[in-house]
Amino acid sequence: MKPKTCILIGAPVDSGKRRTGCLMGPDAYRTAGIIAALSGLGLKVEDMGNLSPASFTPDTNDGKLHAPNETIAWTHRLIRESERAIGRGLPIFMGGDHSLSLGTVVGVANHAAAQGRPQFVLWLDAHSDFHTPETTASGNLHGTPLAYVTGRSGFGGFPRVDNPVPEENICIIGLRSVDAEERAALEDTNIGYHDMREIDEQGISRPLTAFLERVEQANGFLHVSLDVDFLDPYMAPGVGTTVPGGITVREGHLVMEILHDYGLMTSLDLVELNPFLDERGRTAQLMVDLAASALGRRVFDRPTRAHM
Ligand code: EXY
Ligand code: MN
Ligand code: MN
Ligand code: MN
Repeated sequence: MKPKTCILIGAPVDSGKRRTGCLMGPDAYRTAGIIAALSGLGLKVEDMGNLSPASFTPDTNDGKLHAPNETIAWTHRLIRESERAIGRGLPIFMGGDHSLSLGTVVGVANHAAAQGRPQFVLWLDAHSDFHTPETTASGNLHGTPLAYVTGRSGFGGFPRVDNPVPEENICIIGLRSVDAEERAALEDTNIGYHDMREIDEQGISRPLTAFLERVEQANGFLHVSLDVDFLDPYMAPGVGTTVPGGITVREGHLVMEILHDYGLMTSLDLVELNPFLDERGRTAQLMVDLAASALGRRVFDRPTRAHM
C-alpha cells in the first residue's frame, strides 16, 4: 500500500543526552526542503509544526539519569501524537534525539495492536540503543529506546508499554558501537542484529530483504528509525555520536530504495541531527534525500514489488 499522505511532525527532543543541539533538527529539515522534496513525489504533505512535551509532574526520578522528567514528558506526548498521526497517513517524526523513539514506537505499536496486526521495527544505527536505566553508564536516555519498546524492566516512572514490540520483529542494521551490557542483553534475545562486518562481507540488502519478506508475510506495520550516526561521519558529520566506518551514501539510498520497493514502511523517525555540528546543512540535506528515496524518488522508474 503506497502512502498517500506524509505527516511531518517536528519533535525537537534534546533531553536524551547532555550535548544539546538536536532541538534545531526539525527546522533544519524544513530548511533542507523536506516539504518540497516529498510533495515533488506526488505525495500530500502535512506539516504539523513542532511539538512540545506534555506537562508532567515527576513521581520518580533516578539521580543517575540525565533529564528523565523532560524525557518522560516527551514520551507521553509522542505516544499520543504517533497513535493519532498513523491513523491519518505516514508520520515522519523529525528529531530531535533518539529518545523521541521511546514515544513514537510505543504509539505506533499501540495502533498496530488496535488493528490486530503486528508491529515491526527497522533500527538503522551505529548503536543498539538497548540500555535500560539500570545498565546505562552515561545516563543518556537516547541509548535506551529499543530496550523500553520491547518491554524491558527498569523504566520506572515512564508510561507503561501496553504493546511491547516482539524481539523477533526487530532488525538492527549498522552496528559498530555496542556496550558490553547491551551485547550481553542482545545475545539473549531474538532481535536480528547486523554489524558493519557482516555488511562489509555480505552487503546490506541481504539482511534487509530477509527482514522485509517477514514483515510482508505477517502483514505487519513497519516503523523505520533512522539515526544520523548510521551513516559514516564523513558523509554525515552533523551528529554528536559519530562512529567511524559507517554506511556510505549509496548504501543508505539502497536501503531506502529497497524499503520503497516493498512499500511496507508505515512510519519513520529521522533522529540525532545536530545542526550545530553540521557543515553547511549537508547532513540535513542527506537525511532529506534519504527520506525522499524511501518515499519513491528514483532516477528511472522501475516496477516495484508492491505492484507485483
Ligand atoms: N551506548 C552509549 C550510551 O548508552 O551512552 C552511546 C549511545 C548513543 C545513542 C545514540 C542514539 O544512538
Ligand atoms: Mn540511536
Ligand atoms: Mn546512534
Ligand atoms: Mn507483495
